[in-house]
Amino acid sequence: MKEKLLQIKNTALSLIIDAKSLAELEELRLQFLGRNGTLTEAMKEMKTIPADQKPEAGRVVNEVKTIIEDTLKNKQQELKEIKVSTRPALDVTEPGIRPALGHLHLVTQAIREITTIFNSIGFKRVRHPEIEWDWYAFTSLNFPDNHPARDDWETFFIQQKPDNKKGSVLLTPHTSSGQVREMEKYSHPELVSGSPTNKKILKQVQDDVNIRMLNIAKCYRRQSDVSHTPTFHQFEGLVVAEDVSIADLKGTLDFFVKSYFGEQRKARIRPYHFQFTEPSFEVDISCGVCLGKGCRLCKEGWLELGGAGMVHPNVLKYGGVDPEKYTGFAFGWGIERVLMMKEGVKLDDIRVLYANDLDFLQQF
Ligand code: FA5
Repeated sequence: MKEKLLQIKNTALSLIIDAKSLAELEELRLQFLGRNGTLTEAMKEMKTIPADQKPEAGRVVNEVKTIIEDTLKNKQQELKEIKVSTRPALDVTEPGIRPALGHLHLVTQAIREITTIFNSIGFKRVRHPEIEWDWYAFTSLNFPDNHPARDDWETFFIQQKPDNKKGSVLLTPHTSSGQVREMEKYSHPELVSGSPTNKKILKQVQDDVNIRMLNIAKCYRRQSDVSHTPTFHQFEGLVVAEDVSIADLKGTLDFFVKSYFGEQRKARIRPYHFQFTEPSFEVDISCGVCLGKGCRLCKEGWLELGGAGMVHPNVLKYGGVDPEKYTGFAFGWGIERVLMMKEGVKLDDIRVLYANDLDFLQQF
Protein backbone atom coordinates (compact mmCIF):
# COMPACT_ATOMS: atom_id res chain seq x y z
CA MET A 1 0.00 0.00 0.00
CA LYS A 2 2.72 2.40 1.00
CA GLU A 3 4.56 1.65 -2.27
CA LYS A 4 1.44 2.41 -4.26
CA LEU A 5 0.84 5.72 -2.43
CA LEU A 6 4.43 6.87 -3.02
CA GLN A 7 4.04 6.06 -6.71
CA ILE A 8 0.82 8.12 -6.90
CA LYS A 9 2.62 10.99 -5.20
CA ASN A 10 5.58 10.92 -7.62
CA THR A 11 3.38 10.72 -10.71
CA ALA A 12 1.10 13.50 -9.47
CA LEU A 13 3.95 15.87 -8.56
CA SER A 14 5.77 15.45 -11.85
CA LEU A 15 2.59 16.05 -13.87
CA ILE A 16 1.62 19.07 -11.77
CA ILE A 17 5.05 20.64 -12.09
CA ASP A 18 4.93 20.29 -15.89
CA ALA A 19 1.38 21.68 -16.23
CA LYS A 20 1.14 24.54 -18.74
CA SER A 21 -2.23 26.04 -17.93
CA LEU A 22 -4.78 26.48 -15.18
CA ALA A 23 -7.21 24.28 -17.11
CA GLU A 24 -4.66 21.47 -17.25
CA LEU A 25 -4.07 21.89 -13.52
CA GLU A 26 -7.75 21.53 -12.81
CA GLU A 27 -7.81 18.31 -14.81
CA LEU A 28 -4.93 16.95 -12.69
CA ARG A 29 -6.71 17.90 -9.50
CA LEU A 30 -9.71 15.82 -10.59
CA GLN A 31 -7.46 13.00 -11.80
CA PHE A 32 -5.86 12.56 -8.37
CA LEU A 33 -8.15 14.13 -5.76
CA GLY A 34 -11.56 14.03 -7.53
CA ARG A 35 -14.39 11.72 -6.44
CA ASN A 36 -13.02 8.93 -8.63
CA GLY A 37 -9.42 10.19 -8.52
CA THR A 38 -6.45 7.84 -8.12
CA LEU A 39 -5.70 8.89 -4.53
CA THR A 40 -9.37 8.77 -3.55
CA GLU A 41 -9.63 5.23 -4.92
CA ALA A 42 -6.49 4.22 -2.98
CA MET A 43 -8.04 5.65 0.19
CA LYS A 44 -11.12 3.48 -0.34
CA GLU A 45 -8.82 0.41 -0.33
CA MET A 46 -7.77 1.22 3.25
CA LYS A 47 -10.75 -0.78 4.45
CA THR A 48 -9.14 -4.01 3.13
CA ILE A 49 -5.73 -3.78 4.82
CA PRO A 50 -4.92 -5.54 8.15
CA ALA A 51 -5.78 -3.50 11.26
CA ASP A 52 -2.19 -3.27 12.54
CA GLN A 53 -1.03 -1.58 9.29
CA LYS A 54 -3.90 0.93 9.20
CA PRO A 55 -2.40 3.74 11.35
CA GLU A 56 0.80 3.87 9.26
CA ALA A 57 -1.13 3.68 5.97
CA GLY A 58 -3.48 6.48 7.17
CA ARG A 59 -0.52 8.74 7.99
CA VAL A 60 1.04 8.18 4.53
CA VAL A 61 -2.28 8.82 2.77
CA ASN A 62 -2.69 12.16 4.57
CA GLU A 63 0.89 13.13 3.87
CA VAL A 64 0.52 12.36 0.12
CA LYS A 65 -2.81 14.20 -0.05
CA THR A 66 -1.37 17.31 1.65
CA ILE A 67 1.70 17.31 -0.56
CA ILE A 68 -0.40 17.02 -3.76
CA GLU A 69 -2.74 19.81 -2.56
CA ASP A 70 0.16 22.14 -1.67
CA THR A 71 1.88 21.51 -4.99
CA LEU A 72 -1.36 22.20 -6.89
CA LYS A 73 -1.80 25.47 -4.99
CA ASN A 74 1.76 26.64 -5.62
CA LYS A 75 1.56 25.78 -9.32
CA GLN A 76 -1.76 27.56 -9.64
CA GLN A 77 -0.25 30.75 -8.18
CA GLU A 78 2.73 30.44 -10.51
CA LEU A 79 0.53 30.05 -13.61
CA LYS A 80 -1.63 33.04 -12.59
CA GLU A 81 1.44 35.24 -12.26
CA ILE A 82 2.70 34.12 -15.69
CA LYS A 83 -0.68 34.97 -17.18
CA VAL A 84 -0.50 38.54 -15.82
CA SER A 85 3.11 39.12 -16.85
CA THR A 86 2.58 37.88 -20.44
CA ARG A 87 -0.28 40.34 -21.08
CA PRO A 88 0.82 42.78 -23.85
CA ALA A 89 2.08 46.08 -22.45
CA LEU A 90 -0.24 49.08 -22.78
CA ASP A 91 0.69 51.01 -25.91
CA VAL A 92 -0.15 54.60 -25.08
CA THR A 93 0.61 55.75 -28.65
CA GLU A 94 -2.07 53.51 -30.16
CA PRO A 95 -5.05 55.53 -31.50
CA GLY A 96 -8.09 55.36 -29.18
CA ILE A 97 -11.45 53.94 -30.15
CA ARG A 98 -13.33 56.83 -31.70
CA PRO A 99 -16.76 57.32 -30.07
CA ALA A 100 -19.57 57.14 -32.64
CA LEU A 101 -20.57 60.67 -33.71
CA GLY A 102 -24.23 61.38 -34.36
CA HIS A 103 -25.57 64.06 -36.69
CA LEU A 104 -28.72 66.10 -37.09
CA HIS A 105 -31.78 64.22 -38.27
CA LEU A 106 -32.35 64.74 -41.99
CA VAL A 107 -35.60 66.60 -41.35
CA THR A 108 -33.71 69.08 -39.12
CA GLN A 109 -31.00 69.43 -41.77
CA ALA A 110 -33.66 70.23 -44.38
CA ILE A 111 -35.38 72.77 -42.07
CA ARG A 112 -32.08 74.58 -41.55
CA GLU A 113 -31.22 74.61 -45.24
CA ILE A 114 -34.68 75.86 -46.27
CA THR A 115 -34.54 78.58 -43.60
CA THR A 116 -31.14 79.79 -44.85
CA ILE A 117 -32.39 79.98 -48.46
CA PHE A 118 -35.48 82.04 -47.58
CA ASN A 119 -33.61 84.24 -45.09
CA SER A 120 -31.33 85.27 -47.94
CA ILE A 121 -34.29 86.88 -49.78
CA GLY A 122 -35.75 88.59 -46.74
CA PHE A 123 -38.15 85.98 -45.33
CA LYS A 124 -38.23 85.87 -41.54
CA ARG A 125 -38.72 82.56 -39.73
CA VAL A 126 -41.61 82.81 -37.28
CA ARG A 127 -43.46 80.40 -35.03
CA HIS A 128 -47.18 80.16 -34.48
CA PRO A 129 -49.11 77.85 -32.15
CA GLU A 130 -49.38 74.17 -33.06
CA ILE A 131 -52.36 73.86 -30.71
CA GLU A 132 -54.70 76.15 -32.56
CA TRP A 133 -58.23 77.51 -32.78
CA ASP A 134 -60.50 76.37 -35.60
CA TRP A 135 -60.70 80.06 -36.56
CA TYR A 136 -57.03 80.29 -37.60
CA ALA A 137 -56.77 76.78 -39.07
CA PHE A 138 -60.03 76.83 -41.07
CA THR A 139 -62.68 79.56 -40.80
CA SER A 140 -60.41 82.56 -41.37
CA LEU A 141 -58.95 80.65 -44.34
CA ASN A 142 -62.32 80.58 -46.04
CA PHE A 143 -63.16 76.93 -45.24
CA PRO A 144 -66.94 76.38 -45.14
CA ASP A 145 -68.38 74.79 -41.99
CA ASN A 146 -68.90 71.44 -43.72
CA HIS A 147 -65.44 71.14 -45.32
CA PRO A 148 -64.09 67.55 -45.00
CA ALA A 149 -60.72 68.70 -43.59
CA ARG A 150 -62.57 69.57 -40.40
CA ASP A 151 -63.95 66.07 -40.18
CA ASP A 152 -62.27 64.38 -37.27
CA TRP A 153 -60.96 61.67 -39.60
CA GLU A 154 -58.51 64.30 -40.84
CA THR A 155 -57.94 66.62 -37.90
CA PHE A 156 -57.14 65.93 -34.24
CA PHE A 157 -59.48 67.87 -31.98
CA ILE A 158 -58.73 68.66 -28.34
CA GLN A 159 -61.57 67.88 -25.97
CA GLN A 160 -62.21 71.39 -24.77
CA LYS A 161 -65.28 73.59 -24.77
CA PRO A 162 -65.29 75.57 -28.06
CA ASP A 163 -64.82 79.32 -27.88
CA ASN A 164 -67.84 81.36 -29.06
CA LYS A 165 -65.80 83.21 -31.65
CA LYS A 166 -62.76 81.05 -32.36
CA GLY A 167 -64.44 77.63 -32.27
CA SER A 168 -62.82 74.31 -31.33
CA VAL A 169 -59.24 73.67 -30.25
CA LEU A 170 -57.22 71.37 -32.51
CA LEU A 171 -53.72 70.30 -33.51
CA THR A 172 -52.96 72.40 -36.54
CA PRO A 173 -53.20 70.33 -39.74
CA HIS A 174 -51.19 72.85 -41.81
CA THR A 175 -48.90 75.86 -41.44
CA SER A 176 -51.45 78.06 -43.24
CA SER A 177 -52.93 78.63 -39.76
CA GLY A 178 -50.07 81.14 -39.34
CA GLN A 179 -51.33 83.37 -42.19
CA VAL A 180 -54.02 85.35 -40.35
CA ARG A 181 -51.96 85.34 -37.14
CA GLU A 182 -49.09 86.95 -39.06
CA MET A 183 -51.38 89.59 -40.57
CA GLU A 184 -52.66 90.43 -37.08
CA LYS A 185 -49.16 91.59 -36.15
CA TYR A 186 -49.95 94.53 -38.47
CA SER A 187 -53.72 94.85 -38.23
CA HIS A 188 -54.08 94.14 -34.50
CA PRO A 189 -50.58 94.48 -33.05
CA GLU A 190 -52.15 95.10 -29.64
CA LEU A 191 -53.17 91.39 -29.67
CA VAL A 192 -49.58 90.25 -30.06
CA SER A 193 -47.54 90.17 -26.86
CA GLY A 194 -44.69 92.69 -26.73
CA SER A 195 -46.31 94.90 -29.41
CA PRO A 196 -46.59 98.70 -29.19
CA THR A 197 -49.64 100.26 -27.48
CA ASN A 198 -48.88 103.81 -28.62
CA LYS A 199 -51.77 104.82 -30.96
CA LYS A 200 -49.52 106.63 -33.43
CA ILE A 201 -47.24 103.61 -33.82
CA LEU A 202 -50.27 101.29 -34.11
CA LYS A 203 -51.67 103.38 -36.96
CA GLN A 204 -48.30 103.38 -38.73
CA VAL A 205 -48.06 99.56 -38.47
CA GLN A 206 -51.56 99.19 -39.95
CA ASP A 207 -50.66 101.49 -42.85
CA ASP A 208 -47.40 99.78 -43.63
CA VAL A 209 -48.12 96.08 -44.13
CA ASN A 210 -45.01 94.28 -45.37
CA ILE A 211 -45.04 90.58 -44.55
CA ARG A 212 -42.40 88.04 -45.56
CA MET A 213 -43.17 85.12 -43.32
CA LEU A 214 -41.53 81.70 -43.26
CA ASN A 215 -43.52 79.51 -40.89
CA ILE A 216 -42.04 76.03 -40.31
CA ALA A 217 -43.92 73.79 -37.91
CA LYS A 218 -45.10 70.34 -37.06
CA CYS A 219 -48.52 69.57 -38.49
CA TYR A 220 -50.91 66.84 -37.45
CA ARG A 221 -53.46 64.81 -39.39
CA ARG A 222 -55.20 61.53 -38.73
CA GLN A 223 -53.30 59.78 -41.48
CA SER A 224 -50.78 56.96 -41.39
CA ASP A 225 -49.79 55.03 -44.51
CA VAL A 226 -46.84 54.64 -46.86
CA SER A 227 -46.92 58.32 -47.87
CA HIS A 228 -48.40 59.94 -44.74
CA THR A 229 -47.39 60.26 -41.09
CA PRO A 230 -49.69 61.60 -38.33
CA THR A 231 -47.03 64.20 -37.44
CA PHE A 232 -45.13 65.82 -40.28
CA HIS A 233 -43.58 69.19 -41.10
CA GLN A 234 -44.61 71.93 -43.47
CA PHE A 235 -42.94 75.19 -44.44
CA GLU A 236 -45.18 78.05 -45.42
CA GLY A 237 -44.21 81.25 -47.15
CA LEU A 238 -46.47 84.29 -46.98
CA VAL A 239 -45.78 87.64 -48.63
CA VAL A 240 -48.24 90.51 -48.26
CA ALA A 241 -47.44 94.04 -49.39
CA GLU A 242 -48.52 96.55 -52.04
CA ASP A 243 -48.37 95.34 -55.66
CA VAL A 244 -47.42 91.73 -54.97
CA SER A 245 -48.12 89.69 -58.12
CA ILE A 246 -48.01 86.16 -59.51
CA ALA A 247 -44.67 87.13 -61.10
CA ASP A 248 -43.24 87.63 -57.58
CA LEU A 249 -44.55 84.21 -56.57
CA LYS A 250 -43.04 82.57 -59.64
CA GLY A 251 -39.68 84.33 -59.08
CA THR A 252 -39.62 83.18 -55.44
CA LEU A 253 -40.44 79.59 -56.43
CA ASP A 254 -37.71 79.59 -59.08
CA PHE A 255 -35.17 80.98 -56.61
CA PHE A 256 -36.01 78.30 -54.05
CA VAL A 257 -36.02 75.45 -56.54
CA LYS A 258 -32.61 76.42 -57.97
CA SER A 259 -31.07 77.03 -54.51
CA TYR A 260 -32.38 73.84 -52.94
CA PHE A 261 -32.49 71.34 -55.81
CA GLY A 262 -29.75 72.71 -58.09
CA GLU A 263 -29.20 75.36 -60.78
CA GLN A 264 -30.40 73.16 -63.64
CA ARG A 265 -33.89 72.67 -62.11
CA LYS A 266 -36.96 74.76 -62.99
CA ALA A 267 -40.39 75.36 -61.41
CA ARG A 268 -43.75 75.63 -63.13
CA ILE A 269 -47.24 76.41 -61.84
CA ARG A 270 -50.50 74.76 -62.85
CA PRO A 271 -54.06 75.85 -61.98
CA TYR A 272 -55.46 74.17 -58.88
CA HIS A 273 -57.90 74.85 -56.05
CA PHE A 274 -57.40 75.83 -52.41
CA GLN A 275 -59.99 77.57 -50.23
CA PHE A 276 -57.66 80.33 -49.16
CA THR A 277 -55.90 81.31 -52.38
CA GLU A 278 -57.31 82.68 -55.62
CA PRO A 279 -55.97 81.85 -58.13
CA SER A 280 -54.45 78.65 -56.70
CA PHE A 281 -51.63 76.61 -58.17
CA GLU A 282 -49.94 73.28 -57.94
CA VAL A 283 -46.16 73.74 -58.20
CA ASP A 284 -44.02 71.22 -60.14
CA ILE A 285 -40.25 70.99 -60.52
CA SER A 286 -38.42 69.65 -63.50
CA CYS A 287 -37.32 66.07 -62.93
CA GLY A 288 -33.76 65.67 -61.63
CA VAL A 289 -33.22 62.43 -63.54
CA CYS A 290 -34.26 63.41 -67.10
CA LEU A 291 -34.11 67.23 -66.59
CA GLY A 292 -37.56 67.71 -68.10
CA LYS A 293 -37.46 65.29 -71.03
CA GLY A 294 -39.69 62.64 -69.44
CA CYS A 295 -38.68 59.38 -67.77
CA ARG A 296 -40.05 56.56 -65.62
CA LEU A 297 -39.68 58.56 -62.37
CA CYS A 298 -41.67 61.62 -63.49
CA LYS A 299 -44.81 62.66 -65.28
CA GLU A 300 -43.56 63.90 -68.65
CA GLY A 301 -40.54 65.62 -67.12
CA TRP A 302 -42.19 67.18 -64.03
CA LEU A 303 -42.60 66.19 -60.37
CA GLU A 304 -45.30 67.57 -58.05
CA LEU A 305 -43.91 69.74 -55.26
CA GLY A 306 -46.93 71.28 -53.46
CA GLY A 307 -49.51 74.05 -53.34
CA ALA A 308 -49.34 77.83 -53.75
CA GLY A 309 -51.51 80.77 -54.74
CA MET A 310 -52.44 84.43 -54.36
CA VAL A 311 -53.95 85.14 -50.92
CA HIS A 312 -57.76 85.20 -51.18
CA PRO A 313 -59.23 88.70 -50.50
CA ASN A 314 -61.46 87.17 -47.79
CA VAL A 315 -58.38 85.92 -45.93
CA LEU A 316 -56.79 89.37 -46.12
CA LYS A 317 -60.04 90.80 -44.72
CA TYR A 318 -60.13 88.24 -41.89
CA GLY A 319 -56.53 89.19 -41.17
CA GLY A 320 -57.56 92.86 -40.97
CA VAL A 321 -55.57 93.80 -44.09
CA ASP A 322 -57.21 95.96 -46.75
CA PRO A 323 -57.54 93.83 -49.95
CA GLU A 324 -57.99 97.01 -52.02
CA LYS A 325 -54.54 98.19 -51.02
CA TYR A 326 -52.59 94.98 -50.47
CA THR A 327 -52.10 91.69 -52.28
CA GLY A 328 -50.08 88.64 -51.35
CA PHE A 329 -48.98 85.14 -52.23
CA ALA A 330 -48.54 81.99 -50.15
CA PHE A 331 -47.13 78.52 -50.58
CA GLY A 332 -46.99 75.54 -48.24
CA TRP A 333 -45.12 72.29 -48.77
CA GLY A 334 -44.15 69.19 -46.82
CA ILE A 335 -40.55 69.17 -45.56
CA GLU A 336 -40.43 65.36 -45.71
CA ARG A 337 -41.54 65.48 -49.32
CA VAL A 338 -39.03 68.08 -50.56
CA LEU A 339 -36.14 66.40 -48.77
CA MET A 340 -36.99 63.06 -50.36
CA MET A 341 -37.10 64.74 -53.76
CA LYS A 342 -33.76 66.42 -53.13
CA GLU A 343 -31.99 63.29 -51.94
CA GLY A 344 -33.49 61.47 -54.93
CA VAL A 345 -34.72 58.76 -52.56
CA LYS A 346 -38.02 57.16 -53.26
CA LEU A 347 -38.93 55.74 -49.87
CA ASP A 348 -41.27 52.80 -50.04
CA ASP A 349 -42.64 53.99 -46.73
CA ILE A 350 -42.29 57.62 -45.49
CA ARG A 351 -42.68 56.37 -41.88
CA VAL A 352 -39.08 55.10 -42.00
CA LEU A 353 -38.04 58.75 -41.40
CA TYR A 354 -39.37 58.46 -37.86
CA ALA A 355 -38.57 54.81 -37.11
CA ASN A 356 -35.15 55.68 -35.54
CA ASP A 357 -33.44 53.09 -37.73
CA LEU A 358 -29.73 54.03 -37.54
CA ASP A 359 -28.81 52.03 -40.66
CA PHE A 360 -31.16 54.29 -42.60
CA LEU A 361 -30.42 57.61 -40.84
CA GLN A 362 -26.63 57.27 -41.00
CA GLN A 363 -26.75 57.44 -44.80
CA PHE A 364 -27.64 61.15 -44.76
C1 FA5 B 1 -51.93 72.29 -47.56
O1 FA5 B 1 -51.71 71.87 -46.43
C2 FA5 B 1 -52.01 73.79 -47.86
N1 FA5 B 1 -52.06 74.49 -46.59
C3 FA5 B 1 -50.82 74.20 -48.70
C4 FA5 B 1 -50.91 75.61 -49.23
C5 FA5 B 1 -50.34 76.65 -48.52
C6 FA5 B 1 -51.57 75.87 -50.43
C7 FA5 B 1 -50.43 77.96 -49.00
C8 FA5 B 1 -51.64 77.16 -50.91
C9 FA5 B 1 -51.08 78.18 -50.20
P1 FA5 B 1 -51.91 69.92 -48.64
O2 FA5 B 1 -52.98 69.35 -47.78
O3 FA5 B 1 -51.86 69.50 -50.04
O4 FA5 B 1 -51.99 71.50 -48.65
O5 FA5 B 1 -50.49 69.60 -47.95
C10 FA5 B 1 -49.29 70.15 -48.44
C11 FA5 B 1 -48.17 69.15 -48.38
O6 FA5 B 1 -48.01 68.66 -47.04
C12 FA5 B 1 -48.39 67.88 -49.20
O7 FA5 B 1 -48.00 68.09 -50.54
C13 FA5 B 1 -47.48 66.90 -48.53
O8 FA5 B 1 -46.15 67.08 -48.98
C14 FA5 B 1 -47.53 67.33 -47.08
N2 FA5 B 1 -48.42 66.47 -46.29
C15 FA5 B 1 -49.75 66.58 -46.11
N3 FA5 B 1 -50.22 65.61 -45.28
C16 FA5 B 1 -49.15 64.87 -44.92
C17 FA5 B 1 -48.96 63.73 -44.08
N4 FA5 B 1 -49.96 63.18 -43.38
N5 FA5 B 1 -47.71 63.21 -43.97
C18 FA5 B 1 -46.67 63.77 -44.64
N6 FA5 B 1 -46.77 64.87 -45.43
C19 FA5 B 1 -47.99 65.41 -45.59
